Amino acid sequence: MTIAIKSSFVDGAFVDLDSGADILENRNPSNPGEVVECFVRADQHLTEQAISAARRAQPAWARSNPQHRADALDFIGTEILSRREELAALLAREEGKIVREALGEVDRAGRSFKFYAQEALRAEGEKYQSVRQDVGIDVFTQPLGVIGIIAPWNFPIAIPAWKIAPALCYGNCVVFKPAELVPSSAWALAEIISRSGLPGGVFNMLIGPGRSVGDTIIRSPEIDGISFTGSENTGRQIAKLAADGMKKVQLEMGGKNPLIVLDDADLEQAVDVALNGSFFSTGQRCTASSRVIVTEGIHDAFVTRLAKRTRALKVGDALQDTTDIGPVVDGRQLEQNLSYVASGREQGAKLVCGGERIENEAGAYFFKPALFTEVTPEMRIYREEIFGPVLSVLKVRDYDEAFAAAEDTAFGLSAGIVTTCLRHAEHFKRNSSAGMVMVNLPTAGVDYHVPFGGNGASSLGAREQGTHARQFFTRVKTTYQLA
Ligand code: UN1
Repeated sequence: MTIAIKSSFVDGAFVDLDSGADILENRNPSNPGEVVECFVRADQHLTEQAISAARRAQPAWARSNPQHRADALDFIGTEILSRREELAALLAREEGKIVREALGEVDRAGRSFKFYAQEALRAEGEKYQSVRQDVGIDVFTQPLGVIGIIAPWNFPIAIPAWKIAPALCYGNCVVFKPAELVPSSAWALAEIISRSGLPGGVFNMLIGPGRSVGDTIIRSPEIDGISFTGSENTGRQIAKLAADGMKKVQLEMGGKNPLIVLDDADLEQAVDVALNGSFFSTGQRCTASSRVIVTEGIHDAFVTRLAKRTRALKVGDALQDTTDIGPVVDGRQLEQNLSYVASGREQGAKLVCGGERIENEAGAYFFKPALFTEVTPEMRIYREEIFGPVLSVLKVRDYDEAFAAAEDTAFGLSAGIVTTCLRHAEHFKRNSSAGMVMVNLPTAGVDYHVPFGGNGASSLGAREQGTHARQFFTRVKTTYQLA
């Protein structure tokens, strides 16, 4: 079977394939021998062309009719939703997310576009009376300009969607770089966008490595803002370079999200919430709960029940209906999970179940979800983001101790509590330092129409999603006029 080679989208067209170019093979983590699709890698030169095209298109797009933007965004959302099965299967093949979850992700992507289709028509502004006689003041927003969007591999279509849709909605041009592990969903999205009626140059997509494509975007003086989701290290580098270049940034980085389980919790609910938040999507969510902080009265019953349910999870091919947990995304991430499991054992935690690779002929990156107890707060498995299905349980005396433990982290993305006590739930919602707090719900799994983001080392810049996204994607203009 010959495999089609696909390419980047620049200045309104997919780039011609020249022979001898650097080829990226997109492989299926459930079956690494299977090449999903091949792509020609973009380089620095092509990235510069895409940025220039976006720059040229920007002034007219900033002034474009909001109905034009609304129609384009609605077209994109409608097509994503109408092709949900096909796009979810593609996503599952390239990333390893199970089809059920992939369908949810595709729906979220489609609905984000539809949300911003409506939002494009909600031009807003404020009027003030001046402190000077006969002077009127208008305050309104204008597009930020050309936005560099750098997306991670763990949500191959939803994260690009929730960055690209508001960028276009508010009149910005886009230079989008998907993660090299998941180019197929990005390409499918770009192909839909290419038929949505946007002028050439408004949207560009570059499939290629961070060190050339990403670096060129980050350093370019023609880029006005960068919206990035990925690792804390890369986020810090972007923040430094953006400061030099006076660029606006929106960074979504790591998490080490706590889930508190109190004695008064409904046991089955607590186990459901922990299982979902920690292990679903193979634990590869920055919102995953990787620390469960459990008060001593419920601790043993909770651990026993959670271990039983964890052992029963079926790890396997992402495309099979019976699978609960798909593969780890690649060999490097699998090694990282295994090394954290080794570290947990060396530092004295008790591995109750899982934590090992499931050997198989295809070489799939199947990894059994790991549950650690007898964890102490200094352990690396408790402090560092693992980005895999590895859960640490910390035993504490009461709510006050649980709250202090939850707060003991440099991160602050999401946090959860399972309790039937209104007072503790309310206290936690108000006082947690996390950007998102969940009561009797998993720390992961968010809506598409409300702010998303965290504090501390997790996030920098204005929130993503919903109407709050406007704060990043626009700049404020204040005008004064003498009557
Ligand atoms: C979710 O939990 O539904 O990279 C979304 C991530 C986040 C998205 C999580 N930015 O995992």
